[in-house]
Amino acid sequence: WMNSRRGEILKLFEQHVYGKTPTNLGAPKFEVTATKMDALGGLATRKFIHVSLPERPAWQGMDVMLYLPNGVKAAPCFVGLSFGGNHAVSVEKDVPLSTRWMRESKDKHIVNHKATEATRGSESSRWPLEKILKAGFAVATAYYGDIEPDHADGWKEGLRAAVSRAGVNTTWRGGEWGAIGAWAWGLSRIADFLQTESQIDARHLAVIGHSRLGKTSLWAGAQDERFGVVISNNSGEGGAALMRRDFGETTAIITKVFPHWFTSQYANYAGRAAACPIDMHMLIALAAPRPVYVASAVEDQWADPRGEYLSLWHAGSVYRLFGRVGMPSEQMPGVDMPVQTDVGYHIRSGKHDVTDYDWQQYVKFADRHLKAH
Ligand code: GTR
Repeated sequence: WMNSRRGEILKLFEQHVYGKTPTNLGAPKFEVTATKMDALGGLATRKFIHVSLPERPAWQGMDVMLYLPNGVKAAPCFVGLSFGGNHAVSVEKDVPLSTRWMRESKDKHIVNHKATEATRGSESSRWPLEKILKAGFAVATAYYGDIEPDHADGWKEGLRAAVSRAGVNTTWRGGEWGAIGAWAWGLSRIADFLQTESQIDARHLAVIGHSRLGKTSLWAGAQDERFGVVISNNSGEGGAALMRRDFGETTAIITKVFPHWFTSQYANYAGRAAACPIDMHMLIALAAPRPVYVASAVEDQWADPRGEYLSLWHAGSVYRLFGRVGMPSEQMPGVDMPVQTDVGYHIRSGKHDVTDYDWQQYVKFADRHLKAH
């Protein structure tokens, strides 16, 4: 598996779904721009790190926010991107407001695609920082829009254009990476920085993401073996959900509405998923034997909970090659009844979101798989 098949499948995902991640972008540069030892009332040390590519100066770079639990010598770390920026993840007033392009929101707190003060903490319910830090974990996060703004033309302003030879027309050429590929690349650069941070146990990183960023964490975890635990929260189509089940969002719908997320080839499977040589259980299997956690929500039928579960179930045959245990049954566990073996799954009551309940399971899973050894 490790010597031949895994590499073949990785290539198939590059070719058919996400595109190939360039490896010639040069070494990233990391500058710690601020450190606060008594963040969150003394619970944590908070750092900001600006990540840039000196050989590719057209990319404006990414600002990582890192919370380290005070009193923990070498902390395992959750790594994930946000939808709203660092100032939306944290409620702390001195976190700089992102000045980058933001998606408009119903609450009208994004004006002309720019964040306003009213968006501070708007994503904090999805990032229960204090609970995670109190459990002894660090958190490293960055805004996905720093890597590439999430709209059809975002590639023109983001990393993909900045690193392309022509600077234009990079997106739709066969084999080239989509936005998910670019975001996943960003997660790996955060992992690069964490290798240099003495308060982090860099052998113990968990990559996490919700929804489109859950697709991203699966792809990052598939490519980058430094992520010792891989977590997909409600990732749905193009993530954990099997393509061959036409339920909820389909390949046809996602490639029409979000063509920029994928490599161009993926759209050729609209309405003909069976023609694609791979399906999403193989994406999960790329992480094996590293533990993967897939989570669904009852009211998130758009993401096809059963399709998400079946991917994890079918990946079990690869875990078995390593003497590991996948899901115990093809039947899904009951609502709010998490199952944790060498992989994890739950279907939570409620809607498409990341909640404290989800994090409770992830912390337990990471405790077991990252802290024990
Ligand atoms: C939906 C999309 C899903 C999921 C979600 C999200 O509109 O259809 O695939 O990614 O967005 O990211 O919130």
